[in-house]
Amino acid sequence: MGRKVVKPLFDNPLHVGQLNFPNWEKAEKKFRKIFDNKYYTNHGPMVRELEEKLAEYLGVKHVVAMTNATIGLMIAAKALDVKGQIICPSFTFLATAQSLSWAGAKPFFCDVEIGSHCLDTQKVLDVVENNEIGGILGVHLWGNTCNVEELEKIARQKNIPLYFDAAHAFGCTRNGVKVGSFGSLEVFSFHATKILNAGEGGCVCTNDDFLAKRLRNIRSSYGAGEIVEIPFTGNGRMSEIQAAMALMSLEDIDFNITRNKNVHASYARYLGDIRGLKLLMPSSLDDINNFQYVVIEIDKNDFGMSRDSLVQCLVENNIMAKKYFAPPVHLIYPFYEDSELRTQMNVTNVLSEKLLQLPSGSFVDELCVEKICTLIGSLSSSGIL
Ligand code: T4K
Repeated sequence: MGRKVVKPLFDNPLHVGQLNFPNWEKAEKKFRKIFDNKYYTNHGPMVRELEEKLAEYLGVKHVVAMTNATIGLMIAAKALDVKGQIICPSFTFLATAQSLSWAGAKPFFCDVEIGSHCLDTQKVLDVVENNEIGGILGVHLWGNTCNVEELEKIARQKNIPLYFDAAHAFGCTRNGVKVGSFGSLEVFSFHATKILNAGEGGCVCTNDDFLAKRLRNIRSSYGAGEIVEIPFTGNGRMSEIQAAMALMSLEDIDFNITRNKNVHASYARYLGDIRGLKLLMPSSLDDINNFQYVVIEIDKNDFGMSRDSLVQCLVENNIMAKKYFAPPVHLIYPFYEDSELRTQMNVTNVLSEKLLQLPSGSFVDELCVEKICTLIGSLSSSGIL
């Protein structure tokens, strides 16, 4: 049963995603520089400046800018030459697993932990002990980090590559160390919905000199830097326009993380007492989280409404809540056909039925949060299941 909304709560849609825009005067100057440089793409001056600045910010030796994180993950898998069955979570964006298929490998889906929503290392250990495994691809979800130390131990023991999809974790830390230098390499997304925004964009980071050369050769069809042997080339080049956006966004990063943190705190305050609803908090309070996503968990019985009905009511009010990640990747074609290539997915299945994301980013202020939460509170005991 749906409810009829006469006038939505918000006149314009409020989205999940950062959608940060730089200051216009600054942008005009930056883009004029592209005209002055007369250079559009292929490892141009702005991409080189971005790579240097990112390396310094992240504390990693090599940053290879990419056209987006999906391409970055595909090129990363080829640069690492991963083969066979690769452990990855199913509770992630489809691109994580499909990058493996593109590279000719197969995802072996492993369940995630209840607290962080990242790979469950006990289950990873069980999988590597009982299966032929060629590597591990972890995902730092919602700015929480994987249990890097345990995963590194497992990867070392089995002599297999370990790398990370860090699309959600730009600016985040683990035990005080910035995400970017864990495992063999890490891949960031600079999509418009992310905290660092190039419109579309991403990068691969590594401390390994040879791997960096392979990444550059695949990314640019050999066109950038020393030539090394690679299985085939691709085009993951970042344009100067993307780099200009990313450079401006990097200047705003501290401001945007602080704004997100305050918005998250407002959500915590206004959602506080609603029964059957839990706001996901960072799994480590000692580390930096970018609060890129506002994630809540709905218990249908206690809240009095299912997650899906709540999303519908919110969307009718121009609150464009999302259901990341439903269905989980192991239940999407063609992966559901390979039922032996997965662990029990108890946590993943529950999360994909209970979680939703609320609007965040540059268009959401305290007043929006108050209105959204008041609406959610009024729906909580409405009896619509
Ligand atoms: N790994 C993980 C764990 C990921 O989450 C992602 C992507 C990747 C890898 C791959 O990264 P990229 O290849 O994208 O760099 C979004 C994003 O497109 C995607 O980047 C993100 N994760 C995923 C979780 O969500 P959609 O299709 O749900 O949302 P999208 O892009 O349509 O944006 C949401 C809404 O925001 C739109 O309906 C309208 C609004 N919007 C969006 C843009 C881009 C605007 O108003 N203006 C805009 O410019 O995928």
